[in-house]
Amino acid sequence: MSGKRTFTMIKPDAVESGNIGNILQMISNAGFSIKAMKFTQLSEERAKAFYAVHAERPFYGELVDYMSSGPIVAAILEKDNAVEDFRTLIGSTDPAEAAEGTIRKKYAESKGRNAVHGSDSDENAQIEGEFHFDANEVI
Ligand code: IDP
Ligand code: MG
Repeated sequence: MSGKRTFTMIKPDAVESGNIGNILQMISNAGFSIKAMKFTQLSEERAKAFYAVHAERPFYGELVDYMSSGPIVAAILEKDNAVEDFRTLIGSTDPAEAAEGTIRKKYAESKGRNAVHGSDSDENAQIEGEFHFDANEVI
């Protein structure tokens, strides 16, 4: 049974390009409601920890530098089938391969600077939400 919550970040490139509002509008239009949200910035250490699963990948250093380079918006979202439906809304990792009308197709700059994060499983949605929010910050 799939869960009702997922975790997202609007990444530094999309914040810098002024697209927080546009992306939140797309998220809302797709039927997600916001259960927690904050404007924040990851330290290098926090970015390393968040993406520890990718530590052996060749792009890890670049990813950590980018994700700690500027402010982000972190949020917990709710909808039926949240994880899968949100991955559909954001599109493929590489915007060149992302479907028309997806957030990454519209707003991502590149495979690395790709505008948004979306959890890939219910288990990771829980872990990632807890990484960014204390229980009393979640509705
Ligand atoms: P996802 O965000 O679509 O789940 P993952 O494979 O989990 O993609 O990769 C995590 C993040 O690492 C991506 O969103 C992107 O920012 C970055 N990334 C992935 N592949 C590359 C790459 O080949 N070059 C640079 N950055 C990458
Ligand atoms: Mg991923």
